[in-house]
This record gives sequence, C-alpha cells and structure tokens, in this order.
Amino acid sequence: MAYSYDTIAAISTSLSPAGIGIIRVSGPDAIVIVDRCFKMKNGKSLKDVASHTINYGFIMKETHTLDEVLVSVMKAPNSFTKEDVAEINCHGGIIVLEKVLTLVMELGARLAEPGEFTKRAFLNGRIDLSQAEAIMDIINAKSDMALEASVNHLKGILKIRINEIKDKVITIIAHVEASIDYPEYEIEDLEDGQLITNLSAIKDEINELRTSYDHGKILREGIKTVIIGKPNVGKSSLLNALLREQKAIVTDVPGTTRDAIEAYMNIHGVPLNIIDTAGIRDTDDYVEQIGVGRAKNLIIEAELVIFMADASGHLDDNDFKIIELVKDKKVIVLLNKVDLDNVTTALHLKDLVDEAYIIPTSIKMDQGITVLENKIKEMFSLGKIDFNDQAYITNIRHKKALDKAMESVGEVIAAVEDGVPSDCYSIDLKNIYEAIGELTGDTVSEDLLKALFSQFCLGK
Ligand SMILES: Nc1nc2c(ncn2[C@@H]2O[C@H](COP(=O)(O)OP(=O)(O)OP(=O)(O)O)[C@@H](O)[C@H]2O)c(=O)[nH]1
Ligand SMILES: [Mg+2]
Repeated sequence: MAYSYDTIAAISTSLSPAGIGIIRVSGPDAIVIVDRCFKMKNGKSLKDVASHTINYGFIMKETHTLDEVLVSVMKAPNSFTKEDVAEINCHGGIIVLEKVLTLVMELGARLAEPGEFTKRAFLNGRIDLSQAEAIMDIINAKSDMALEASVNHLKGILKIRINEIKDKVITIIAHVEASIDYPEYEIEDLEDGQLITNLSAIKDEINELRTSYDHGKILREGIKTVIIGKPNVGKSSLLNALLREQKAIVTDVPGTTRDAIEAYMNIHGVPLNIIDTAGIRDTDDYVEQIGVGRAKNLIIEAELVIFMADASGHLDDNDFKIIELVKDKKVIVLLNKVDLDNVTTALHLKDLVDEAYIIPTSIKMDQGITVLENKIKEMFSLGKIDFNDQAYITNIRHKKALDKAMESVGEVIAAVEDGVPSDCYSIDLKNIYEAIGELTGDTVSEDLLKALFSQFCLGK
C-alpha cells in the first residue's frame, strides 16, 4: 500500500558553489507546484510532459527570472519515492538554490526532514530498511571496500539472505502453530529431531551473518590504527609516506604535531583509519600536554598500534613508558632513521616486544615501508572476502538484531530438547522472526524509524 503524504522539497546537492545544484520535490503535488514557477521554453506546461523527461526553461518568481534550469519529471510509481518527483537542476550557487527552494515552499511544498525521501521510498515499499541504510552507507563510505559492500546491500544481497532465513522460520512457526491451533486435524508433528536439525541450520546461518560483522566493521570504518612515539621520531613522515601526500606537517622541531591527524587509506585491500599523534613526552607546554593526553587515549581505542622509535639514538624513559602503554595491544615497532647510526636495534627491544613485529625503517630513504605494508596485510588479511555472493553485516543495529535472534533460537532449541510442549516455546519462535525482521524493517517501531532516518543528510 502506498502511503499518502504531503509534498516535500529540499536541496539534494551539497551547499557549496558547484556546476549544478538540485532541488528535489516529491509528493502528490510535486509537478503542480513546480509547474507554478516553471516557464518552459517550448511554452508547454510541466503537467503535460511525459514521465522521465528533462525539460528546459526558467524558474520565475512572478515576472522575475530566478534561474535557467532543467527540470526532470518522474511520475509515480516509477520514482525513488514511488511518488511524483520533480527535480530542478539549477546552477549550483548557494543563494540561487536557497531562493528557488524558498519559492517552491511558498508555492505549497514543505521542507523535507533529513532522510525523508528515503523514508518514503522505504514506507512505500520500494526498498527495505537494509537498503535504505545502504544508501546512507554509500554516502558515508570511506573506502572502496566499504562502498562495494554498501552497493551490494543496496542491490538487495542482505535482504535476500534475511528473507531466506525468515522463510525458514515461518515454515517452522506455521507447523508448530497449526499443531497447537488445530490438534483435531492431527497435523503431523515435526519430529523433535527434525525440528532441532532445522533450527540448528537456522542458527548457523544467523551466526554466520552475525560474525561477518567483524569484517563488515573493518570494511566500514577501517582498522583503527595509531602511530605513536616520542617527539621527532618520524610519525608524521610515516603518515605522509603511507598516504603519498604531505598531509601532516613535518619539521625537525620536536613537538611539531600537537593534535591527532586522521586519514583513511587502503593497504593491500586492508582499509585503515590511521591517526598520527602528538609525540609523547613529559612537557610543560599546556597545548602539547592536551595532545599527549589525546594520544594516550587513542592507544586505548586502537586495534593496531604502530610504535616508532629512533634507531639513531638510545631508547629513553619516554620510549619505555610508551612500551608500557602499548604492551597489551597489537603492535608493530618501527625502528626509524636507520640511514643514520644504528644505535638501537631489534636486539635492544626483543625482550619487550615480539621480534617478528620489529621493522627497521628509514622513512626518509623510503626503506621498510613495503615491509610494514606487507606486515599489516598479514595481520589483518581480508583476502578471502568476496563481495559478489556474500552478505556482510556492517551495521551495529543489524548485529544487535541478529544477537537477539540467536538468543531466541537457542531458547527454542533448549525447550525442544527438554521436551517442553510446543505452545510454551511458540512465543520464542515468533521472537526469532521479529528480531530478523528488524533488519529488513518489517518489524521495527516508528520511533526507531524516526531515529534512523534522522541520521540521513538533508535532501536524501
Ligand atoms: N634521517 C632521517 N630523518 C627522518 C626520517 N624520518 C623522519 N625524519 C626527520 O625527522 C624529523 C621529524 O619528523 P616528523 O615526521 O615530524 O616526526 P614526528 O614524530 O611526527 O614528530 P612530532 O610531531 O614532533 O612528534 C624531520 O626532520 C624528518 O625529516 C628518517 O628515516 N631518517
Ligand atoms: Mg608529527
């Protein structure tokens, strides 16, 4: 069933000067409203044009021309929202876009809430919730892999997997309910053994999706990696070398980096969210102290720590304090500046950190960086990921729903094993269905929908 709504409008492109900027209008009066301010070059009315046409003309505020535009018309139900949609392609200036939007609102449209177009696409049944969330993930993708996983979700890979599992749960529910509701028909009870086999298969499938979250999270956010070390060891130089761009300031003054500098990169297919930090040392400089505090906090959250030390000097108290801070973490140690004297070598560190993870480098001479990249690949290999046929959970909301489903399957299996009568566990069976339905949005509350779509950008 299509929901009936008012007509909404928003600027759908970014609010910075650009070649074009688009105002999207969707709802029952979308075409009529835009027609009120659109003077087509060929003298026609927008109400008379065919669906999926692009029409040239001018946006007029009474007799005053606001912009020369192209208006695309997509008629219900063949549009993103399944409603009538008109998109005004203006010149991409902030003032002109705001003026045209204001005019469209004066003529009867309401300003759309964030994500409201996508919410309508969902409520009108064009996409399910996992696809709606995929749209947001595509917009926010920080790596090629995250983008690819999100596009797959949009194509419906996750939806298909979830629906397969849902069908299996429904078959079991139908069987169990029928035997409770119509005992007189003597519907053949699913043998307990068979029931457990079927439920265990469902459990395995849910679990497989659930555990894909760890990979999915890496895809989405990158492995949280911090470069840590005392001042002047070459941390910012390393960040720049890995990124192949001069992102961080590098000088020979210790204490150059004061705040964390964050970047996203892809090392042999491993997405990293890498953070260069202020050199850790005892300092009286107030600003530097804040940076050092932040660096220490970042170590706590990090999934990988790259600890850099200066091979051309002796390890000192600052180094030993850092080693203490990172001892429970996944750590790679870089002994940098080996182009100078080799005062400190792996030998001096081997009792403190695993020797296999110590790499001599000279960022300056481009030595050791490939070894580091290969080490990261070895530690976090995602080589087996095949995006084409595998659904990955990238979303904590999905993970929690699957956790709930797992719990309920476990409860049903235990009940059947204990010989509990089926009417006692039928509620748990329904809970499995409900939890899984949260992913596709069949069983979510209005509040959750509101919260989810409010995270979208305006105009999407
Ligand atoms: N000889 C030599 N110098 C290097 C090497 N790597 C970095 N440097 C130099 O060391 C100095 C400090 O480099 P940075 O990258 O700014 O060091 P940092 O660890 O970020 O320093 P802070 O931000 O102060 O904590 C600069 O002059 C770099 O050019 C190296 O491998 N060999
Ligand atoms: Mg620095």
